[in-house]
Amino acid sequence: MTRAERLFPGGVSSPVRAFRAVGGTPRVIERASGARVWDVDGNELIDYVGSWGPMILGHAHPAVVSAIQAAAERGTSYGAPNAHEIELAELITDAMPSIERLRFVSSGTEAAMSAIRLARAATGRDAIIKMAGGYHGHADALLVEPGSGASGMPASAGVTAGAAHDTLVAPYNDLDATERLLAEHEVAAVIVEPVAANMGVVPPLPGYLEGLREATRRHGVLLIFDEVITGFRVARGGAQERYGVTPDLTVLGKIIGGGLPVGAYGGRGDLMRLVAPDGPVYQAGTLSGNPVAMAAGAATLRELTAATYERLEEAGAVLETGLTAAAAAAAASVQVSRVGSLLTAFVQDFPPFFHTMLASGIMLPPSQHEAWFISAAHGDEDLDTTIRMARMAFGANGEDR
Ligand code: KE4
Repeated sequence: MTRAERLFPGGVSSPVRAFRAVGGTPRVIERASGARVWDVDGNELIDYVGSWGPMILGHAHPAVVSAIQAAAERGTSYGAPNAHEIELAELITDAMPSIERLRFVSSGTEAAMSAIRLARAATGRDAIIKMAGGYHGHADALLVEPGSGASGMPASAGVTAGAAHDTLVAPYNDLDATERLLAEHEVAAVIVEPVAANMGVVPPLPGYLEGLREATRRHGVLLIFDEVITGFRVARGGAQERYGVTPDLTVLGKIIGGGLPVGAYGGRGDLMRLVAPDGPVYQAGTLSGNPVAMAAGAATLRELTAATYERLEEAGAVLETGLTAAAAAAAASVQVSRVGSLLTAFVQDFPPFFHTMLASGIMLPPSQHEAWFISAAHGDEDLDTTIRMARMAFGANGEDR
């Protein structure tokens, strides 16, 4: 890590990887396969970071690797329309009918930023509402009371008052607070993680998403679901399928790229017609629709069958039940929150728990504000080992109090 620290801020390419929330030195990962990663010292770890969501099939899935190889042999980037982007877009629109048309970009940040620009153009209004602790990437207007690695910040340094001026914030799961902001302001859009997963996993209260849909419609405000994490994760059709609430625009990333850099935004055809070159909303990208990334995403989505989702749901339930029982056995106060294969164990003292698990061969996301990502490659034995190690770690956590 010393070479990395000389080269990069915090020695990392993204802040949350730096272990600042848990202390210690991040492991440098050398390779990954299935549910496991290996660090440069040869330690094998059962992985629940999963590249923060994309690796829903597990690492280096053969179908994904061969799709990347085949695509790369035909050239790594054309800067032109290509068959792979069409195929991936058809897989996405087939799974999420609310997305009539879409545009690919290279990250969730770009996708969320572009969706906000489109909503402002479509409504002629400036204000947006986001939820405190919601994370939608690092575009200025969205780095206000963000979650994930920026949790706890009112905004990031460098985000000017002007850039943050039109961003209103409401508590997640508080419909009245959003209703009040909608009544008091001319709002272009509400952007929400339908399942909050950047403050730890926090499911929507019954009726919350439906309430947001009704209130935004009543005020002529667009509803944007940020499904960068939940898209193809909590159901093939994302949270909008799982909860039966249809947004006007959807933001995607992570899984749709199969581990390569991809984001997308899309939704109602009348809105997407405003995007250049058809309309006045400019948005562009050198590597948007990159054929290798598109091929990785399409190969991933093709493997996500009904049986895969049944397995993901079952694995999530086994882990939730096991962790809850382990905490009870250790008389540790732990709250496990789960939606499908997204899970967070809220632990009284997270850093020691994290390090005890890491020393036991379990790589958890290095922050209490993040979700554990279970993949289809996590077998029963992996889950049992995780539960057994957590039982020890909870016990140790208890003794430390
Ligand atoms: P990216 O720009 O990192 O591809 O996507 C931003 C984003 C947008 N929306 C949601 C709901 C997200 O969770 C994210 C990114 N997630 C974080 C982890 N919670 C990525 C990890 C990191 O920042 O290194």
